[in-house]
Amino acid sequence: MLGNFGICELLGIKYPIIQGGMAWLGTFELVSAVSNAGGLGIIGSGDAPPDWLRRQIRSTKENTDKPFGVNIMLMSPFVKENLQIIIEEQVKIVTFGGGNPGSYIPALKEAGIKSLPVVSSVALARRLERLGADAIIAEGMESGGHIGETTTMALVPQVVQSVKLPVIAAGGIADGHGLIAALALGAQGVQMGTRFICSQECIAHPKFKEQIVQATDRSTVVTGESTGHPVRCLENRLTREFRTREKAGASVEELETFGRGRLKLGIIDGNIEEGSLMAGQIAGLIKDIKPVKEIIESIMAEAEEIIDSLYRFKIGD
Ligand code: TUI
Repeated sequence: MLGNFGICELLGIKYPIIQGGMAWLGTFELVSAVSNAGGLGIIGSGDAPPDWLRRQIRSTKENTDKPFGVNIMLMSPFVKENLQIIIEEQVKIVTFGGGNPGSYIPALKEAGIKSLPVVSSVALARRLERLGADAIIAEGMESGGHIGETTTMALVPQVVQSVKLPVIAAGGIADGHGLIAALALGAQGVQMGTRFICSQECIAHPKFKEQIVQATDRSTVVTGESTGHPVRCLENRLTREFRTREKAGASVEELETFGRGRLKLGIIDGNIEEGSLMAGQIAGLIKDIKPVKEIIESIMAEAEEIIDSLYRFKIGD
């Protein structure tokens, strides 16, 4: 049996698998399924208002007695109000994405809440360690959604070398091979988003799930590099049009207006050509839609087999 993951003790979970805090998709259905299966479910608050977040937290509590967290997306207009809800509802774990959460960490610490920032650089990981973060999620540019510039393979060991905190690897991970690779790079666990979209419990539109199942290694593209907010999505009519406008020198305002509302349109409403289908490069590895419990248990079983098989590389045993 695999065991002794430090991160599991820190977070009160059985397996070192965290669900990415995906806007629109990190709802109580997925979150409670991940937590009930021994991982850490994360409510994706995105730019949702406080009353939505409070309802999601309460519904999650009704569906699991295991630990879960909330992701705060730092570009949201409701960051402060949503952090207040988290404190009031006594959520124990917060992950942060899309910015520098340094100024919010002390108040959460005061309230006994653990802060896990998602970073795409060593510099930000170091700064957030000094400001009191409890673990670092190092996210490579293989990820879906808003990304940095460094790959998981290069970022994770450099973050591990630079901080004393436990590190969780994210970006490009969807199976037992990815988990073992992350551990070999010095991480103590993984965060996965795209794999969990293709679960039965995730409320994503069936057409979006099917697009991931049909994806290959080259199905995603990055748009928004000219706006300073690079975003990885499955390629479709929207990404092609966005790129054409970027190449033609469209202003940041024009591109932001053009992109508004597209995420829900794609992933919830199922408009797979006009909507934004945020997904990671590992989409091409995902071939089925199955229950969260099966996803997590098959990853752990595969990881265990891989560890055993790696012994064949040792000489003299
Ligand atoms: O946050 C994410 N992924 C996201 S957020 C998101 S919502 C969105 N919707 C439409 C357009 C754009 C975004 C979709 N996907 N991942 C965590 C993450 N954070 N990755 C990278 C970062 C990051 C980037 C820049 C963290 C900090 C940062 O700069 C901090 C600084 O130094 O100011």
